[in-house]
Amino acid sequence: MARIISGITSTGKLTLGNYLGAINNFLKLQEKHELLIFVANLHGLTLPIKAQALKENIRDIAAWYFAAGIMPNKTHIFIQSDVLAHTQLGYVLLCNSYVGELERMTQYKDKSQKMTNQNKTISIPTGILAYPTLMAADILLYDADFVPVGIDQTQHLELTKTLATRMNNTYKTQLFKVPKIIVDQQAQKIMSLQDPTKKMSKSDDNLKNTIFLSDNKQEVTDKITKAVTDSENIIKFDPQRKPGVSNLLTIYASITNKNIKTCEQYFSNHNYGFLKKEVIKVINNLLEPMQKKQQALINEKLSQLVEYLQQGAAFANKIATKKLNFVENIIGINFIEKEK
Ligand code: AQP
Repeated sequence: MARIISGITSTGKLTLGNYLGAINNFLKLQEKHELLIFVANLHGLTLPIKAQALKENIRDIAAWYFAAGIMPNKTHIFIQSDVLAHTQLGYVLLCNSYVGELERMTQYKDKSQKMTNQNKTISIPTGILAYPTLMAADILLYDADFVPVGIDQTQHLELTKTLATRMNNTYKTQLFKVPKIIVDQQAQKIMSLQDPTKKMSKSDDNLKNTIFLSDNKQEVTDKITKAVTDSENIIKFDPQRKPGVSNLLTIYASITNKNIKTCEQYFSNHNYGFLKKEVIKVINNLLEPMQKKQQALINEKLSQLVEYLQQGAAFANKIATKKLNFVENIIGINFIEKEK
């Protein structure tokens, strides 16, 4: 059975983008693969965050995974920092990367541009530069066959493949399996509601840009009703010329599991008001049952949630520790070989 690893960063509350770009894919994959899914809490430290907010984000993301339908008897869910090998291998990979290749990452460029302080000096946390090397460790520790990601993460995945190949060549040993990338072509990228040329992101300061999985019916209605479209009133999928309308069509198609062409036809004789009403309906139908389950896990079944996560971490630790020992032996970090 092919092994798959993926995670979501605890930088904020989960968005519809995280669900449609990542979690929805996990649900399909768990049926036929060995799936390891983690809450990327170490990546959650890359931008300044209050301790209480970070704690809540970690707990909430873990609960969303299960509430969305990821099954603890099929899939191994864990918290990244519960498996120490991630940071250890992350450092090894950092030492095998180049500053130039990390600086070329689009996500680094975007995030660092926003780091201008009030006095116009720039303080860019090193963590956002090093992020892709820790992400590479997250993947390479498990000899994953596939890594399912949203299209926005493909550049980081390419770097993971580069680092794996580089280290395999440097040490003339198959240290790491070079993973394949799976991008859900249908889900693509879910865009910001007010600026549909930008990705919908959980750390976006403008709350109107984002549908959170925790949004209630009224919040969903308000945000979708005010989502930016254009003045043509023609429902057509054309991300270049009509990014707002195309984004609404993508959301509708992803949730209903239909292809974009079918949705275009369905909406062809309707106006934007109708499109928005339909989008609101499918989002609320998706979120309501999930929210009930997520709240029940947090408020009534927290000890069960913790137990699932401990089981997931125990499973992940076995694989990760073995891999780390193997890598450390080959690169010469221990003068007495560690157990294989
Ligand atoms: N808007 C999106 N559309 C499609 N997929 C998305 N993902 C995130 N946003 C969208 C996918 O969700 C997974 C987990 O992402 P992450 O939280 O680890 O990192 P991210 O891509 O940086 O997500 P955010 O929400 O944009 O977080 P912040 O604001 O912290 O940067 C990935 O598979 C990602 O592709």
